[in-house]
Order: sequence, then C-alpha cells, then structure tokens
Amino acid sequence: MSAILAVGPYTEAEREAFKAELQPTFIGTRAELDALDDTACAAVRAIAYKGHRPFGAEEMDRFANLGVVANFGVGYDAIDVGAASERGIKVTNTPDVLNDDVADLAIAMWLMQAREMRQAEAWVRDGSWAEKGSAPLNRKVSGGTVGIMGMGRIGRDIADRLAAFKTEVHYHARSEKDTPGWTYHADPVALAQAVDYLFIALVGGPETEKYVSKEVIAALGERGVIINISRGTTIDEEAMLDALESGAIAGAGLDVFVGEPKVNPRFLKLDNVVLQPHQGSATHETRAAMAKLQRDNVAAHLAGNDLLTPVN
Ligand code: 8YV
Repeated sequence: MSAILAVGPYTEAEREAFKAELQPTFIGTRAELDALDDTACAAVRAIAYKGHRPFGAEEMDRFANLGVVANFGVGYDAIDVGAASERGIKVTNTPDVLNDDVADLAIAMWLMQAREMRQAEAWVRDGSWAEKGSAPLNRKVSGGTVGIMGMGRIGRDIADRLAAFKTEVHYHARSEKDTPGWTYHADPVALAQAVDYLFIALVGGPETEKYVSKEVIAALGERGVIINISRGTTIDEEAMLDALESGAIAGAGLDVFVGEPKVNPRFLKLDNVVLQPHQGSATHETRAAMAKLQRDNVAAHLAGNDLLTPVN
C-alpha cells in the first residue's frame, strides 16, 4: 500500500519521468483527484502537487496515510502548511532552481515597460516607421533608482541584475540583510517614496496579502512603475488599477494576478502595462529542474531519507 499521486497539469515529458522514476499510481488533474474513492485515498502516501488551487485541511483529511505533499514551485501558498504540520504531513517546494528565470523575467518586463517595446514593435509592424518616421521617445532605465520589496533569494537575484544596470538599489525586508551598499528601509512606504521602479519579490500567502497597499502605491508617485513576479495577492490590485488609470503611477509589468488565469479586464484597456501569463519559471530548462527536484523529494520521503527542500 504505497500509492503516489501526481496531480496537476504535467507535461508529457514530466509524466514520462514520473513513470520512469516513481511509478505513480495516478497522474491526473485536480478534479480527478477530488473524485477518487475512499479506498484509493487510503493507499496514498505521497502527492506531487502542481497548481495554484488551494490544498488544505479538508483535502488532507481525505488521505489518512499521506506523508508528503511535494509542491511544484517555490511558492507553496496553495498548500496549507499549518494544516499539514498538524497532521504530520511534510511539505516540500522547489526553491533556487528557478531564481534566474524569474529574475530575468522581472528585468525583461522592466525594460519592456520603460522602453515601450510593445508599442515600438507595433510601430515597425504596422508600417508607422516608414510612414511617420521615428517612434515616440521613451524612458531610460540604467542609472535609475530601484526598490526591491522582499529580499529573499529571488529578490537578491533581481537586485544583482539591477546593480549591473548602474542603478541605486533600495530594499525592504523583515530585517536588514548583508548587502553591498544597498539601502534598507524598515517601512515599505518609505521604500516606495525613495524609488521610481518597485520590484515585488515577496512570498505569497495570507501574511503578505495587499502588502503593497494603497499607501505604498501612492508613495511611489507618478514616475513610479511596479514590477511583480511574486503573487497577485501581494498587491492591492484594485488600488493599483486606479493608480494606473489615473496616472498616479506611470506603469506596471505584471506576471501574476489576483484570480489568475482570469485577469481583471481593466488591465486589458491600459497601454502602460506589460502583462505576462505567470511564466516566470516557464523555460524548458527550469521546469525540468523543478520537476526533477519535486520527484527527488518524493523519492527521498519514500526511501525514508532527509528531504532535499523541506518547508515544514
Ligand atoms: C509555479 C511559481 O510553480 O514557483 C512558483 O512559486 O509561481 C511557478 O513557478 C508554476 O506556475 C507552476 O505551477
């Protein structure tokens, strides 16, 4: 009695790797998981979970012998870790292997927004360049003043990249970190006041809900641009939309949204935003590394070994 479930939108390659390495008894969707009968549930010892639909106490209580939930992703806000710990269920995630890709996307959205690359490309494609001449001027990023909200591993990788753009780096985190001359702000509003470009690299979950508040957004000011690669929930999205529409801030580059994959239609009318479909970690190379780390965590648990990247 040792059933392994792989739950979520796994690619064909990931499914094949599961079959080769772990012989899971089930690879399916979250809806199929919800439909499993009691006998099948009782046999489950490990779940490899991919997706952002909440997996909490109610779900866990269906699996009396569940020992580990291995999350696909560094952010495990979909998993109720407190409920898991109370039930003696271990949770793992996939940190570090995705830092480069997520930081790269943050920089790409920053450049794309400020240099108006979408509009500039349209200028070429629709013949405006030949008909009307040069495209409108846009905004310089190198040498600017930038802020990082959340100086974890991804925040630091973003800051390292920004430093190479000769920027002045400011940050806010729970505590001051050992950083090379970057300015720490204990107050998130003070950080927003000090910078033009604000990168959000917070962890998700209830503690950071609307951490980028109406006040933080207002403090950023009319030259302010928000770049978010964390979770949609970390920003007061309605307040940000109001600010984007009124010109209270200059723009945004967003990879994550409240209620994604559905996106508030107000975003679609805005020309000062760059919108991405939560693709921070979505390269072939990184997704393969994340999937491998997830499988290795399941294998370690089943073998009774230390977990590679435990959360609780
Ligand atoms: C997701 C992510 O895991 O790692 C994270 O926290 O947000 C992503 O890499 C990915 O969307 C698959 O669910």
